[in-house]
Amino acid sequence: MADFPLPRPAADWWRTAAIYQVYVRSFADGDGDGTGDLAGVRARLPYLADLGVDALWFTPWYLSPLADGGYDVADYRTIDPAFGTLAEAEKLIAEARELGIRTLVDIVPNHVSDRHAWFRAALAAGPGSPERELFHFRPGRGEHGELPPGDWPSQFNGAGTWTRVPDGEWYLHLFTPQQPDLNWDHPAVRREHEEVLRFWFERGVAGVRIDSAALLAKDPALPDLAGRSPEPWPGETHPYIDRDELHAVYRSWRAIADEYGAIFVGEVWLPDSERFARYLRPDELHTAFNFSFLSCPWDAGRLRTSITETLAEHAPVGAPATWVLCNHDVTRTVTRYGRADTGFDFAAKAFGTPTDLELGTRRARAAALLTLALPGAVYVYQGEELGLPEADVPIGRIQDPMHFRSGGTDPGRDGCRVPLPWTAEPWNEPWLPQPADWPAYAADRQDGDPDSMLTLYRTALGLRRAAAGFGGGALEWLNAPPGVLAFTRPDGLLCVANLSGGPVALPAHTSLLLGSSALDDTGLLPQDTAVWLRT
Ligand code: TEU
Repeated sequence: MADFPLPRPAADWWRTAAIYQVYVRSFADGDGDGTGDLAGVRARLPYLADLGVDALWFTPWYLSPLADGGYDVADYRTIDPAFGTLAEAEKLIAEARELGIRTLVDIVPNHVSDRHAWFRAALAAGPGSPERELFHFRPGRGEHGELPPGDWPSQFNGAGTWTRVPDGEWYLHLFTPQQPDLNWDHPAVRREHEEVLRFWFERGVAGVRIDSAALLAKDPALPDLAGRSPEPWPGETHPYIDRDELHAVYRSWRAIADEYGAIFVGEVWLPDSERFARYLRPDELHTAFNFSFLSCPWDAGRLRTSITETLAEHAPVGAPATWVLCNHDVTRTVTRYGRADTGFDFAAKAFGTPTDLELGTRRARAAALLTLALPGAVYVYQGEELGLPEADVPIGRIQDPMHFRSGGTDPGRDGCRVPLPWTAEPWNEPWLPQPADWPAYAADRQDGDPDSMLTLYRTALGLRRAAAGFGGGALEWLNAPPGVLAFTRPDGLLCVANLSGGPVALPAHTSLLLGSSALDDTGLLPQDTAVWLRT
């Protein structure tokens, strides 16, 4: 692929990149069938270039029965026909690059779809066959094998991780039954993923997001938890989370990525920072998502601790931190910050949680400036730049398996996956309904409005890219009143975020670059406001 001029030095663009997450099904609908597609993305590339992002991360766009929104991949070498064709994906990658935007794809190594050729062959071949060795098939327990072979709970709301097939054997799936787990002790599983990586790197992809990156390796005995926690076990080896064998897999992947100058971002949810950092050693993954920051409540002390710990845990391995406020799995930021509990916790999701959207939006604006001033890479989830709230998807329209597997108590993740409002006109029969008040959030309405979220993101991303002091380099905390976060970056850049109960005075500065809200009449920084200053 031709080397088009790109706005950042090629070798280390990922250390400070702003990466935009595209959930294709809900981004833009090119053919008017109510499902987002590649044609829609291609048509909106100028919007993304204008927004000022360095790369796009596409959630899975491969052939999939969509039992889990595409995280059930039936074929990595085919684009789902609902989205387009492989030729179109290649065009999209090339067109984005011409605009200075790189492309990341999503690989889901823990499992495949139950419609994947491998799983269908395994079902057909029967017990004891080599085809079944690519998965975790086991006989059941009990007199007639009628009981599941193990006691691991699902990552998705209760329910088990074993499903029985007609010949009596059971197979393991950490997520839904439509997502059988692969056996990573099998050389063919490793080989196939290495080939899939090459397949996409050959098509000009600049990086890969690795789904559930700490879950693939399993203790071959698949031992019961027997009452022990399904969460990581500090200081001890867990049967399926964060096992040491994983690092050899990622070292082999890194060698392939290095041939193409491509990068990885791992989805690694681990509480132990030392264990987390092991994935980021120089010969493993380049980056991993920072879920401690994403889950953190709107509280100055907690945020400061999270930022400090994040930077400290990345330093020894020389990897840049990543900063994420939301993604396709979690409650949208303006909604989360408008609630009594401003942190994120899968277990706490419920219907009907009271929300003050005006407050949440004000805080989300401040959080955007705080986040974009931190050293490292940032991720923006589609619609975040429009300030979209979590949508209340009517019960009969919810599609997310997390909802069904909770027995209907968990609203699931569809509320953050509703199609984007580009204009006041809703999509034609959108796959998830757009709330009646969403025309107010439409991109074309926000365009040019100095007070809109879109203008804030455009301005902030533009400054972050062009002005001195952003990106890599040191962060130093300044003494600040309780509830206020203040830190300096290189070149006299200063970020102050006021999470206290009232207005505060700004530290000495020569100019104000950008504010999430206006200063008050006396020049004080109001509550739930952040500013970028130059000293
Ligand atoms: O999510 C993984 C994920 O969020 C869980 O492992 C999480 O730790 C757990 O649910 C907490 O209880 C990824 C994708 O982002 C998600 O959309 C997919 O549904 C999932 O993997 C399965 O592929």
